[in-house]
Amino acid sequence: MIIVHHLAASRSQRVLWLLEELGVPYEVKRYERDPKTMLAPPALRAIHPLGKSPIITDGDKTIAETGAIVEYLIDTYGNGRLVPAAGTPEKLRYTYWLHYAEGSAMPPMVMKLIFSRIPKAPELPFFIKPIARQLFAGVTKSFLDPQIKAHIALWDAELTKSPYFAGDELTGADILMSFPVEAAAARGTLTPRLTAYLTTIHARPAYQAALKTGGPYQLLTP
Ligand SMILES: N[C@@H](CCC(=O)N[C@@H](CS)C(=O)NCC(=O)O)C(=O)O
Repeated sequence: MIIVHHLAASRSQRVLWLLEELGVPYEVKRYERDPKTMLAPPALRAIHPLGKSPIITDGDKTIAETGAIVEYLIDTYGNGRLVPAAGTPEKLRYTYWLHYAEGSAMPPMVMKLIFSRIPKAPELPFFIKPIARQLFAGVTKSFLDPQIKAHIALWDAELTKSPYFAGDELTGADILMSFPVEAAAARGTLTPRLTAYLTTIHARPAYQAALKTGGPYQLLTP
């Protein structure tokens, strides 16, 4: 039985969605975030040294990193589903978006989230807080926001070519990309095309079933 080590309201939700799409039985082990730091509990480090979610175990295998988990599950249980045929242009798009989601799209969004929390940190002396706030505002305006805007424009442009990130059908690339698109939606920065895309994927029965097994899914925002 596959066990998904699932951190509440996190990237891990995508793995539950994929397993529902594949119809593979799984068990969810749910971990709650520390209410102050929002970090994962130490118990996750017993499963994988970094202690970040998602992690799955499948028999004697332990697999971390969403992209690696998605590739493993589709290769092992997909029977050709959710991946374009080898050697096609769609397969290349699939590979690109599968790696891009965590490799390029998420870093500026995570950076913005972390920077936004620094000025509010209780351990920061009160006289530093205005400086920290100014620093955050400066970095956000000159660097992070333009980067995030360029990423969102790239996603939007891709969806003018086809309804999904790697062609006419839903693939693992959409499952990876759902999280950056949802994170941008939670920050209110989506285009109408991306909003319509989210509505389409959210309406899938497998997505809805995964929400039931994963529990409340409210993303952190800056
Ligand atoms: N690139 C990794 C990121 C893993 C990651 O940062 N997971 C977050 C969940 S959204 C986490 O575990 N955060 C809690 C922590 O860092 O303690 C992946 O996609 O698996």
